[in-house]
Amino acid sequence: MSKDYKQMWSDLEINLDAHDGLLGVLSDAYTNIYLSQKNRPEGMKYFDFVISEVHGLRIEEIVEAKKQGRKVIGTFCVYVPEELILAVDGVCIGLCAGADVGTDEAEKYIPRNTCALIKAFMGFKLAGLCPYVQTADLIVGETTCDGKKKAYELFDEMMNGKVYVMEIPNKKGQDDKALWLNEVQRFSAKLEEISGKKITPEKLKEASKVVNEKRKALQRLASLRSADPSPISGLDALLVNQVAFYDDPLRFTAKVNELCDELTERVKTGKGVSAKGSPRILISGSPMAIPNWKIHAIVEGSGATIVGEESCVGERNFASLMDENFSSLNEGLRNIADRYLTINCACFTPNDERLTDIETIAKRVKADGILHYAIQFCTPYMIEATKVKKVAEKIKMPLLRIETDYSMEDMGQLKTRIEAFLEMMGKGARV
Ligand code: BJ8
Repeated sequence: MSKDYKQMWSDLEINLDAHDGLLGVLSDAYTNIYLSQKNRPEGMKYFDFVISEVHGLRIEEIVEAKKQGRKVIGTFCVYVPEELILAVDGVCIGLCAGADVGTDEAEKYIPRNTCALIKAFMGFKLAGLCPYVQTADLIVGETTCDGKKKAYELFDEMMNGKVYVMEIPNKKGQDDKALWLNEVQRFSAKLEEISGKKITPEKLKEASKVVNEKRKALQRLASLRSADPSPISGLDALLVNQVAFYDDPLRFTAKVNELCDELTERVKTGKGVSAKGSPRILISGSPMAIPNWKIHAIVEGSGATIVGEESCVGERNFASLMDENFSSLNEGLRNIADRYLTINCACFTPNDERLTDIETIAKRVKADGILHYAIQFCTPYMIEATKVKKVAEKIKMPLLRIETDYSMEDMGQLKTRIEAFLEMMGKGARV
């Protein structure tokens, strides 16, 4: 880190000793997994820097924004409309935690057989290790899976009443759309209340443009990965998608576009991170919140390249844009509601659009195989994997189903299964 942030962390009531340990582990993991990669694009230096300052400079910026009266809104799901948060000049932070942290503490409140993502967001809070949570003025939960919606009740107590829950319908019929539009309106009123600022059509347009530009940059990155060889590793692309949730959106978009300019040149000259014809894998399933790099590290360490993520830390976050053509606030809110309902999360029933998405993405990125990833005990994705298998059979693509948590205990077993899967595909190895 560029300087000593101890005072800032202490003001945020971070457990300093445990936090030092966490940063040490994170830094070692990053060095081993990321910095050891060969042939990385120069443009990844910015993202390396962001990670090195993940609890430093960015938190300092957020603390500064708070001093200027801006509100910090933490979210756990890509269904929470970022446009509305920006329209009240708020700072939007994706809080989903991807590390095995505070698990013992969390298990005092929730059953052991709860998904790792829920355990982690509670664990980070209970262990006093997340400065993002500590800066939040409001934490927005949602009624997606059962585990999350019940955990938010407990989390609200830990956060002294700062948790606000949006109701996300489980279906996408006309009544559900009306319910969701009402929720979007209710959320915009809540944001106006806590920020003391009015959402005007102009403000909403400005915010929509910012978020759409971010999505377009991520779409550009995704499409460049269709090249053979891919100009960027799956690990690096995953990192960019993870950083999308907490970096300043304007700066982030500019940096992703810079990276994409470099990748475009690489594609023109046929420069990639692997040999042409190396196995190409599409990941599909539960989100991989930072610093969950486990599957990507194993797959790419075994000679394949990950060329796409049908995931909320991936395609589901940026695939559709919001229609910026509206002339009244009501129309703008309707466009937001419509745009967000295009996200095909397994919490919906039925969710056949996700199956179509998987088929489309697999073809677009020229995948040789699909790895379906479900966080252990994530029932919606674990069960929906059966339908994904049928899609894979239909398009004659090999599929490997993996269910795992954040621990490193099953690394050896996963490596063996993934290597066997790649071998079965009978493709060459990475340079
Ligand atoms: S839109 S995927 S970000 S809910 S992994 S907590 S589903 S048991 S995260 Fe998600 Fe929104 Fe859906 Fe996307 Fe539950 Fe599964 Fe855990 Fe999950």
